[in-house]
Amino acid sequence: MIVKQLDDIKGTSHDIDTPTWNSRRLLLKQDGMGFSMHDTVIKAGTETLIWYRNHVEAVYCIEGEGEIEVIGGKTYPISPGMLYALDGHEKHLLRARSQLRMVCVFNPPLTGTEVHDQDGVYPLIEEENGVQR
Ligand code: 9YT
Repeated sequence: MIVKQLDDIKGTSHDIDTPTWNSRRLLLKQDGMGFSMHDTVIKAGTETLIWYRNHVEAVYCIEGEGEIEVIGGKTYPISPGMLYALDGHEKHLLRARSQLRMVCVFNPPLTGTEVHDQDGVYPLIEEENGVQR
């Protein structure tokens, strides 16, 4: 069984801070669960372009107010208790009116250090015999 505390992740290489979000990665590929799980803070007043071309992500809001705009589609308000699941790899804009706190689950799981590229994409990191390629 795996037991972790958010406080043990903070400030480590699995605590990724960017200008618009801070992702504390609780469970990762190397934990062998088949998904990764992150406690993510979206900073107040920010907008982030995101496109998980290589992953599906489910996001459950536990704090804050904001919205998600699917590019070429609808805009949905975000508040505590709202879940969205990007089962179609939807490209989207995530806006935080106040600071949002989100529980994020990724499949395939992240390895820990991924950040978005200029298109809002995370790379797909695969390993062969323990070596990343
Ligand atoms: C909700 C969302 O996609 N935020 C960006 C960060 C990402 N969820 C992560 O790496 O935790």
